[in-house]
Amino acid sequence: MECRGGEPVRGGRECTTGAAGEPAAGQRRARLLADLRWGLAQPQKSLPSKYFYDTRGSELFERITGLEEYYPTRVETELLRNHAPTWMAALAPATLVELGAGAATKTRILLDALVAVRPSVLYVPVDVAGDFLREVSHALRADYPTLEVRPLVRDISLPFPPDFPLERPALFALLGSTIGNFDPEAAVDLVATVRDAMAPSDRFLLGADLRPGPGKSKEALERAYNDAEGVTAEFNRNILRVFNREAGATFDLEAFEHRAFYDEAKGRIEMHLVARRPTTVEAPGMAPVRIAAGESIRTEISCKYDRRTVTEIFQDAGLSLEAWVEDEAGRYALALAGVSADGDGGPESRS
Ligand code: AVJ
Repeated sequence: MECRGGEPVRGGRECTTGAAGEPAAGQRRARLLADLRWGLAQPQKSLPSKYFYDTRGSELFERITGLEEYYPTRVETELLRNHAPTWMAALAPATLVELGAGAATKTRILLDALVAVRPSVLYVPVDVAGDFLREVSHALRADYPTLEVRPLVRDISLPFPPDFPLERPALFALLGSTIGNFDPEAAVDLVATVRDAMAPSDRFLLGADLRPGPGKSKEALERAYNDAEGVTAEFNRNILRVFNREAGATFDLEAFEHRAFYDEAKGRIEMHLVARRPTTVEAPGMAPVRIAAGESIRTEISCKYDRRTVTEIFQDAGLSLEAWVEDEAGRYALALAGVSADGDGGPESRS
């Protein structure tokens, strides 16, 4: 069972793929419908957050990363600028695999540091947003002529390796606090999947948004998900557009409002779409689903971590923490890990 957004998501894995490794269109539609039916049948209705990222959703997310309130991107960029050159010089990776590649601003910091020590490298961006990924790959090829770019259009939680060899050492990067979309248990599965593809000389680089603390209030954290301009609200509602367009659903976007809050007990931000009034959604092959006024659909979890929880996740996934850096305010951290020497938590010890 695939775990995403903290909830098991119904359905098996995609097997038939198109030219760029994408599931065939009909298959994606079937998957969307299955996820919709399953999510709307749960006591707490939910939709998998990976469906935010069509072209429009990816663009909205890019706008979020530029917002004053949304500090994670800025802080991560700063940390990468400060530490990537040292790490790249020490590791000199021949391959950079980036999971959840996005618009690749942070990628450029990594690539700049990388090509400075090793001009000819393989870059493998992995992301579900196919069109976006192709655009980004095209731009990177133009800007880094010595770089070989092989984009992989797929869910980052699917197993590695890709169907081509990776030159070692490889650096696997999961940045942008993408790990937040996975609850700790699912995060272990994700990291372990990557670990299974890692050679002893490889490293894993993780960017994680941190829990509130002395230099970071719960309010500042919540503001990052409730921006004044309403870009996050638009991003949130975009998931309904995706289901309407790609699965033939009939969500009334006007009937839902954005809500995001920090759940202290769970250590995570939750994003919901709350029905302003009773509304009904229909979709092919699904009995109409009535949503009461005030009822919500959870669209995303964004788990917040700390050094202890990250160390545990690495351990359980068969990795060991080698470096940890965070900003002065303790808002965001980068963690670097290698494969555990004793193999503890490796593929054999997981059930
Ligand atoms: C892409 C999962 C890191 O959780 O902060 C931003 C997505 N959602 N604003 C996050 C997001 C709302 C983002 N991640």
